[in-house]
Amino acid sequence: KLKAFDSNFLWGGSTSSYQFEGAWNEDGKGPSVIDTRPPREEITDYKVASDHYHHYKEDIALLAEMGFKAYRFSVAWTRIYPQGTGELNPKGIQFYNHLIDELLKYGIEPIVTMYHFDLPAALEKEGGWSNRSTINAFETYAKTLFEHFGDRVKYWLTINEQNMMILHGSALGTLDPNLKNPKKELYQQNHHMLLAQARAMILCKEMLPEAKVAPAPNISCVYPASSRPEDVLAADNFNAIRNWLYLDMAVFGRYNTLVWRYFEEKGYTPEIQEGDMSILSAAKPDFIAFNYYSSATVKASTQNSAEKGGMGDQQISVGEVGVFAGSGNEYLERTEFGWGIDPAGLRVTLRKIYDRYQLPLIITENGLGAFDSLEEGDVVRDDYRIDYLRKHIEQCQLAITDGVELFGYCPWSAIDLVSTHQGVSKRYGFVYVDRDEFNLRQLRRIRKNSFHWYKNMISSNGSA
Ligand code: BGP
Repeated sequence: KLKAFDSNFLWGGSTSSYQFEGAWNEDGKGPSVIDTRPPREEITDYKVASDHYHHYKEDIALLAEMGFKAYRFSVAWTRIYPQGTGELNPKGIQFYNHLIDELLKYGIEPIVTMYHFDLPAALEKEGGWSNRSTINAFETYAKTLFEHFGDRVKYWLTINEQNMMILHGSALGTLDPNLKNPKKELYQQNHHMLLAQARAMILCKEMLPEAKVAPAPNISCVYPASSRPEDVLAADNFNAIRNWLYLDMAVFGRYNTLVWRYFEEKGYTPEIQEGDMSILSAAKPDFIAFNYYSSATVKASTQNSAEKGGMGDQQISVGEVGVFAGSGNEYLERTEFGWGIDPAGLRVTLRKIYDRYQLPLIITENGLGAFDSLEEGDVVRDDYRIDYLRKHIEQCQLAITDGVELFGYCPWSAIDLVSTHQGVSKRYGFVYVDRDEFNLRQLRRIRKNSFHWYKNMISSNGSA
């Protein structure tokens, strides 16, 4: 017999500031690395995005109409501190005050990500995460967020998908193109981000004893391509490098053993200063937030560099000679963008994370990117999205029945926004944003079929 979703289950949806807000240089906002890098081919820039900055009331009313219990969004660091540190921008504080108040007006719980890929450009100029002073800048920024919004925000997420920034930074546009020895430097940056996260978590506990704070990596389950022992070992390696490194540090305050060995073998060992490990082990999250889109399948690496490039992870080629190689998975259907669809993999992931860390879980992203078409009469028949989400919600319920403490589901994205890998044509929302060039000023919001479906799903608490 299936266990029901808790009556307080946080049904919601997710967005991130730079992909959604637009108003990239308005009201004192400083540039982030997303604004200063030349847009990658075929991807529009994020200057206007969905112009949520000017549409937030209308947008939140739409979320309320769907019955959202929670809304996960990110604060643009450069709206608060245009230069990353130093002078505070009161207009930035004001915008998020309004946004939070608007959510609370409808009884929607804000879930706030502090940093979602948009590092202040001014900090990158000084070395970004390679420079330890960015840790201080992040701590000051976190303190400011707690001070100004902590009276109303209970759920805090530190860094979105730190693991994807480290592993796939060039696809995301977060990778600093000036790194000389990228892998080695990235793991040094990673160490600093882990410290920044730890300091923010410690501060959160001190300043807001009632609040709850969590990391927000992208976790997917890793399958071996076969039962060949070498493939299983490769899957273990990738699992550690992709997933456990980040959560083991956040929860246990230590480097994962397999990852440490990998660092040593490859020469990626980060420099750890005195006192770092005690900060890392002092910080404790209250729950774990994670994003899940698909599973990853890997096989043993045969020391042949040509094999690198097998699709293994969200349509991104993965592999490292001698460690693991990406592999396809013939059992999975694929989205129009080639991402494997694996609802059961979400149940596997939920069970694994819960079993390993014994903390309450929330899914902060999950969803289907597709080319939606706007038909006459303002209709968007996104039944494929409904199908994807329904299957994943079913697996959540199975995981809850297995004993997993899952307290919320916030799919990506609440409303259409600009995709990180594929620009505006790849849509995820329950609400269509009309970016027809004649409508660019208007950016009309149109309810998709999935909007009505999700509304029912929420009002029936997951049994629609
Ligand atoms: C995650 C990010 C999001 C989002 C999503 C979908 O990695 O946290 O910012 O964009 O993936 O990816 P994409 O837009 O590339 O399809």
